[in-house]
Amino acid sequence: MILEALEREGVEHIFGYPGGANLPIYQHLPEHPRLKHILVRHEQGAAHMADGYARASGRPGVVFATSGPGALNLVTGLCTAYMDSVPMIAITGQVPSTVVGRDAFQESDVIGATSSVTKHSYLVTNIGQLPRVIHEAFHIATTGRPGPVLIDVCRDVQQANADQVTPERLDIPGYRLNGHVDLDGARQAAAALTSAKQPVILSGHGVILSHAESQLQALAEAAVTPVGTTLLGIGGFPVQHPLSLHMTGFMGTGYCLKAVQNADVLMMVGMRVDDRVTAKLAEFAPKVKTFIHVDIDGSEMGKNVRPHIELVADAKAALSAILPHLGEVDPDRRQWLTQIDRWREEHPLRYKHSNGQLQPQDVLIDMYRRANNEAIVVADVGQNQIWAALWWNYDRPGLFINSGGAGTMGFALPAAIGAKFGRPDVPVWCVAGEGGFVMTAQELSVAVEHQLDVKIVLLNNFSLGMVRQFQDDFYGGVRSQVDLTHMPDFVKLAEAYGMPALRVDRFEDIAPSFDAAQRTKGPFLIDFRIDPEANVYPIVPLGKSLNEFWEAPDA
Ligand SMILES: Cc1ncc(C[n+]2csc(CCOP(=O)(O)OP(=O)(O)O)c2C)c(N)n1
Repeated sequence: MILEALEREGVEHIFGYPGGANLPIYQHLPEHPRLKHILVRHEQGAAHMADGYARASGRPGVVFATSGPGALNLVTGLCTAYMDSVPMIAITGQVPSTVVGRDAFQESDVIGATSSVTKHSYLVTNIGQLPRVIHEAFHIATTGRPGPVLIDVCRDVQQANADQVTPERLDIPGYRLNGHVDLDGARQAAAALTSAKQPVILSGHGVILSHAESQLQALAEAAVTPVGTTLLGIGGFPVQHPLSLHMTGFMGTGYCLKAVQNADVLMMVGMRVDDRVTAKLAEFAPKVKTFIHVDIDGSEMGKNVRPHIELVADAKAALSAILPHLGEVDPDRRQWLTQIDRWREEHPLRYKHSNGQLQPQDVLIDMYRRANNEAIVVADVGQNQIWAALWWNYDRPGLFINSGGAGTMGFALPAAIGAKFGRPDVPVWCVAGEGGFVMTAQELSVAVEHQLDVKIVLLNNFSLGMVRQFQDDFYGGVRSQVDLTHMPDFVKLAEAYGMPALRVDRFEDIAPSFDAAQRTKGPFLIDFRIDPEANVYPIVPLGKSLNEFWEAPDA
């Protein structure tokens, strides 16, 4: 029933790992050749693969794991997907219903352990529940604000016999989708944007999830309003558009932060407005008279910033509803754009490249030139993530994948593998620091086994770079437990897994190494030994307001 239900839902790939409590499912898996099962090397890898698959393909990712340690190994991956609103179905085996609560072998309270990192979860103790539960789970995971749903299935249920019943009409009390937009709110938002002197739009992951990028661009142009994106919103608005402010937040561009801090109307679309976006909340956007918040999840309204105009709706529907009500914008708007241009000139993105060391930005600029807004780039967490976010002019959504909300080190390699399964037609690049990379490096086997064309760009700075930078800048310069000089030889490590690899420590070798990677079919790793002192700029010191960002020292 489980496997047939997955087929009915259109599932093609399952990322999983067998064990005592889900063996009945695995016994029948070979009878379903349409379901391609990817055997991971650690369940965390399965969760991140399903996550990368979902983000790249737009279809929910599916994970299998056994009870106890197997299911608990999914927790970080579920949390990563939950924080970033990624649709995922995790089907875990549970001990037989007759021994639940009796400390059976490999029993753990998986529902309890995962309830705060799933959108919903089910414990299935009776086979009669199965078809309905699976059908509901896909509905809940993929609608409204998407997220992971866990189905914990007792082993005796997996072994029971029952007639397959086609799921009845969905009837989920308490789960109602909001398909409409409050027209009054839309009119008020349009009026506020029209009459504003210094408006700004911030756009988040919700814009990408609802495919609202053309509506956003149309609205920004009609309202003559500049747009910044969150880290997860990158690609929702073209970076080279004259109204683009690039990325906002505590590592955003200086000109975006200046615009936010001087705005009189701020419209925030499809985003949570979390602390990474606001920095010091009490001093966030202090001149704003009208906050407008558009989000599909009503519980986001006022969670961090209380909006004057709330639109609880899908971003595309809300932006489409606002657009026709925009009037002639205030003539002073030109002055606002001129001021922003001045900030653009005063606070450009820049980096130091005169010390003879390999700079991460030089590596990424070459990689991105090759990716050319066609390839998917999956970044890990740390300095590598922010460099990868800032140093490319993304012109469309869906090409930059990273763990924004949870900031999960070890995400990139398995997520890149999942992304490649989801979009086999598109080149996939994986950017990671060496610290995060070794957290899930065992999944190199999966890339090699399936000869996946994933190119791994290791930005190796011999330390937990982002933490080292924080310690240098905000914790009295005490470098404590960040040294990673004792690490494997990454070229040998890749080769041990059967993957070709190169090491690069000079600028001149960047292009030839990428040429070699691109000439090679299948996976390839390049260990770029970068400047260990390279830092991320701009950055807002911890506890400070967005105004107080630090910039790169002179080049
Ligand atoms: C699982 C996990 N543990 C700890 C952290 C805290 N953390 C954030 S960035 C970072 C350093 C990352 O180092 P590395 O992977 O080498 O990347 P770099 O910053 O050097 O690019 C750490 C430890 C985290 N985000 N995730």
